[in-house]
Amino acid sequence: MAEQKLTFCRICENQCGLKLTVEGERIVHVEPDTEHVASRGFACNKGLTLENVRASPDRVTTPLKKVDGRFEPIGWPQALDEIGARLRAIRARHGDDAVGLYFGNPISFSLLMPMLITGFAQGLNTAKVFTTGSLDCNNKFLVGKHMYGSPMALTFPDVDATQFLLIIGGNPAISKMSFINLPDPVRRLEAIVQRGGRVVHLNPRRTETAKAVGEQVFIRPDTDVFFLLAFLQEVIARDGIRRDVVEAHMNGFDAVAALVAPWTPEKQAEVTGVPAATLRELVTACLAADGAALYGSTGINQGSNGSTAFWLLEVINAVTGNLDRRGGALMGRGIVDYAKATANADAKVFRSRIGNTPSFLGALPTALLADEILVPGPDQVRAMFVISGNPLITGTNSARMAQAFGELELRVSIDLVRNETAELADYILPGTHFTERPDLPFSFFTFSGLMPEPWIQYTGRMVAPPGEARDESWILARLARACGAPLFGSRLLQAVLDAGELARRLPFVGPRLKALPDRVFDLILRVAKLGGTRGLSKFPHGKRLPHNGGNNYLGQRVITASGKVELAPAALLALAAARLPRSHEQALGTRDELRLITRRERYTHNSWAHNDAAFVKGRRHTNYLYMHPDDAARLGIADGAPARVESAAGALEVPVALSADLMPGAVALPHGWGHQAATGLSVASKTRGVNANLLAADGPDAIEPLSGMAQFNGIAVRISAVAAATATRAAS
Ligand SMILES: Nc1nc2c(c(=O)[nH]1)N[C@H]1C(S)=C(S)[C@@H](COP(=O)(O)OP(=O)(O)OC[C@H]3O[C@@H](n4cnc5c(=O)[nH]c(N)nc54)[C@H](O)[C@@H]3O)O[C@H]1N2
Ligand SMILES: Nc1nc2c(c(=O)[nH]1)N[C@H]1C(S)=C(S)[C@@H](COP(=O)(O)OP(=O)(O)OC[C@H]3O[C@@H](n4cnc5c(=O)[nH]c(N)nc54)[C@H](O)[C@@H]3O)O[C@H]1N2
Ligand code: SF4
Ligand SMILES: [Mo]
Repeated sequence: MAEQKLTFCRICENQCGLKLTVEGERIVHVEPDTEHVASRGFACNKGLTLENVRASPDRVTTPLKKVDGRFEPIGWPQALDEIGARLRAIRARHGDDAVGLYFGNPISFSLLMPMLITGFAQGLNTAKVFTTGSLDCNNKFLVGKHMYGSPMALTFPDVDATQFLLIIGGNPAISKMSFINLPDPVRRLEAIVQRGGRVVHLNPRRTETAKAVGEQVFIRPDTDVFFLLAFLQEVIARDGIRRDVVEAHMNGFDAVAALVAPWTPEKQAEVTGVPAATLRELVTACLAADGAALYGSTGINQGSNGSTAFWLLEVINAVTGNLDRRGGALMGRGIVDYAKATANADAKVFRSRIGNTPSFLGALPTALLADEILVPGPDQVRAMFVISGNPLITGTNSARMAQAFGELELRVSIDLVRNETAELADYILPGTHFTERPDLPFSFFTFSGLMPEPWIQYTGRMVAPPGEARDESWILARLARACGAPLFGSRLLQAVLDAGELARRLPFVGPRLKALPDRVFDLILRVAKLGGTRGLSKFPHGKRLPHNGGNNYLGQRVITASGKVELAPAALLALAAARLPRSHEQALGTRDELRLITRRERYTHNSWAHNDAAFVKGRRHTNYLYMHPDDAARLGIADGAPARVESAAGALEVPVALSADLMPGAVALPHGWGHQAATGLSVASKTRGVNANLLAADGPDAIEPLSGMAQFNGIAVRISAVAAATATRAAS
């Protein structure tokens, strides 16, 4: 019999409320939950088609072992025993640091998982942890740490009250935003304009969002830092500083003012392409608005100066009096003070043997992963666990990454499917789709409540996982035992978990025992006085919590040692001094060269939406290199014709799609494609797209120091037409 069940999506930060129709263990219909307290009936194409991924015939439903180049199903006891034995042997022979772990993006939207994976790494006692943080947003955590005293002290624009919003390097209509929980972002941006405010997009590409709402300002790729230096300089020159707020609550104003002093609007215009008059007009609008905010996203994070750019952006919000005020930038506030709890998360810094690069937030840059595996020497990585990720496609320098994974002694992937990283694995362990796990919305906790309209909801498991697929919390606890690496390095905790596992096998009693995640959620909700999971179940559409209206941070919740916001942290000043002169010189010297940027699309989600036949049909069977018609004409490339793209890291061929939405000089290539070798992905392997990250450089010189961020935006490329004969060969 069909049953209606309420849950929330966990593909992106919106965590939209969904109403599922469940028959047996199948989800036969998905629709938006119109009564959800936050998303109110909004959901996107990816959430609504989740069953295509969950019930894909390509789901791995038993542990798989590679025997003579082919995957064979095996039982869990055998998988755990064999992985455990091989891992113990590698650790005994080569030491703890010979074992690495890569932890991907999708599972981090499930509250407990990042903590458990960290606990698993702690048990292994390895420094070789890699995450998508260094591909996505570590620059934001770095700035949080130095300016606000905790990597998880993060601000978000008060979109629903602002009168001026400058979106730098984001595309809410498609990505649905990052570092803010904002279901139906386009409608919320339209409301700004309707109440007489302004939305401005600073972007090398006129995005779908810019076409729907607001004004476009083009900027040359990877030059935002110069725009922001000049923006702050102009704010100071106009005396747009709220001196009272700065004096009462902030340190370091003079130092940051000295840094930006030489950067006039004219000077930035030379490299950014943003006319000085445009910048001045934006400063005027920002200062005049009754609540203004600058918001930056991956467009700047994945540039070569993401930390400096994001720092300046936060300083502008702070010194103009827009931090902690209605309509400005609000400091996240969760149900627990996660920023405070994680203030020392980065206290223990270790260094990679590659370039002596420091760790950040307990992980090394993913752009060093291939080197860590390939470069011989003590502590060389010889075994890898990959959990819910696909570094062969999403990480830097994919050709080298593939070579590196090929050399490992042991590879274990925990995934839903045999993606290209799993294709190389020795063992694949079948994990769960998010609808097969209970959960709480993560952004209320781990990102300290980046929610303009805070809410919380408990969701149970909607359907049982297929076959032998198991909840990742179970897999990690069992793996930890098998590898002799107790979770969180705690023998006591591991013993309790092991005893729980034995108890669950008991007749009658066992099936009644709550699984680990539910026990933890219940505890959290009791401590938070929300009545445990049972109490919260009374709010099936989510429970609304008090609004974060500002005036609750400065002078009240600042957790830096000084109790003030640090506008000019020594580490960030030094980073700027070390990098800006050269970056500026390079930007000046290469103004006429082509720069590659990334582009997200409605029907792709990093590397894992391409296996849905409806998503890759027709013209969407490949990615395209988007290019301004003038650039294409100059290079003699016609619309639809293949082009060869070369960077310092590699080369590829891809069809060109002409688009006047790009500014001349900028070309865009969506990432996540290039699935031809993944025979486990029956649909994606037949698509034509190419892997953009063949062009992204890796190694210690390719990353931003301190944050370890890789560069996907502003990559210098040479582009040429592909001769007809080669083109036919490539297409056949
Ligand atoms: N060129 C370029 N490269 C980029 C980016 C870019 O903009 N440009 N963006 C970067 C960013 S921001 C990110 S976050 C990364 C993402 O990089 P990754 O996290 O490495 O890649 P994904 O494609 O998100 O990983 C998807 C895998 O997780 C599996 N999966 C999904 N849900 C679950 C689950 O619940 N459990 C388990 N066990 N597995 C699951 C899927 O089946 C799939 O195989 O890519 C980065 N790479
Ligand atoms: N459909 C879809 N949605 C997604 C994802 C997906 O792959 N597909 N991925 C999810 C993930 S993991 C993340 S992290 C979020 C990211 O969410 P967003 O950060 O909003 O990501 P994008 O949509 O790629 O927007 C980045 C924008 O930066 C612009 N840009 C590129 N280079 C520069 C530059 O040098 N300067 C400036 N100012 N702009 C630049 C690009 O043109 C692009 O419009 O999206 C999430 N949502
Ligand atoms: S916007 Fe994000 S959370 Fe909402 S349905 Fe789409 S993918 Fe899921
Ligand atoms: Mo991301």
